[in-house]
Amino acid sequence: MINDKKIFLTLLADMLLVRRFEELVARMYGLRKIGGFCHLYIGEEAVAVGAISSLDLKTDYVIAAYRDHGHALACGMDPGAVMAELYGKETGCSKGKGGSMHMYDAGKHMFGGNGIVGGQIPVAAGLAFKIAYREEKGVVLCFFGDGAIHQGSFHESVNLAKIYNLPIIFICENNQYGMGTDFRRVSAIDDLSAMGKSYGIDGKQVNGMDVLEVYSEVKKLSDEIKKKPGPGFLEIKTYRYKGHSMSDPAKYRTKEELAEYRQRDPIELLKVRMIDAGQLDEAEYKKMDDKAKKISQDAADFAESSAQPALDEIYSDIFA
Ligand SMILES: Cc1ncc(C[n+]2csc(CCOP(=O)(O)OP(=O)(O)O)c2C)c(N)n1
Ligand SMILES: [Mg+2]
Repeated sequence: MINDKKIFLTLLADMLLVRRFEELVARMYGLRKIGGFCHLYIGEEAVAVGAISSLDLKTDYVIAAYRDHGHALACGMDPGAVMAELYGKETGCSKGKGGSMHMYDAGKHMFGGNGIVGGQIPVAAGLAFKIAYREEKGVVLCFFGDGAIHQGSFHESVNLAKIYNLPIIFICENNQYGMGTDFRRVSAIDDLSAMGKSYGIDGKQVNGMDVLEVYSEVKKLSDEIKKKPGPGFLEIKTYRYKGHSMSDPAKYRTKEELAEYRQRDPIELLKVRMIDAGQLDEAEYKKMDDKAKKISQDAADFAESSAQPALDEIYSDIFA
């Protein structure tokens, strides 16, 4: 496991930003500043932040599903452009036409934001094929959910990744639910890390509430893949505190279950660990928290003051 205060502080600041940003998103959704589908990542921050912080985004790539605000921010996307996208404004990263599910920034190597369950997995294999074909150094992190793992697109992509030895890490973010369905009800096996086995890919389970474990495991695997290209597989166990989307009251789970996960909150865990090690005090933590709140509020102010996309832009950047 890593033991580097500088990295710890970055991980804590990045998780705090995702948390405070999304709390503000939830409030702005309530005020109808944001509309349409919106899936919050609150509780799952350690997965995107831990995994993506361990990469070198000059050469590596990220691709995610629709629960993508955390991945976008962890890739260093401008919070203003992310919030403006949520508001449907022309200054948004997808010019206000994509919304919550389509955070995208090719310059930051963040390839979405994809609304079709499992749709991003073959695209990720294509990105990894590009890296291999051009003999580049990078690795692709492909995030998808416990619901997506049973899609044909997953199975076809892992098979291709193995036969071409593509530099890709398949990351199943197992937050225990696909919409309102417990993953155990729709999966023939409970240990999803075994899902790559029949394609010759060993997998590992990682505690997704512990950002240091996520960081270390992804870093180890990506370093290995950069030396010897080939696919890797991680099942990162996590939990979403909120409903599937803004319209879901999450009645399919118990209060006790939610409370149990909140006890293992990823931000609290790292904070306490750092305080115990004398690497942080409450005042410093509050300063970091205030900064995350300010960045989020500035992003909302930017979105608010931005213009709606012009009507004559309606057909531009649309694939037809
Ligand atoms: C191909 C397809 N089928 C169904 C849906 C509807 N749908 C949206 S989210 C979702 C659940 C996916 O769950 P999971 O992959 O575990 O991701 P999570 O929402 O938990 O992050 C479903 C079935 C969709 N968007 N695309
Ligand atoms: Mg899920």
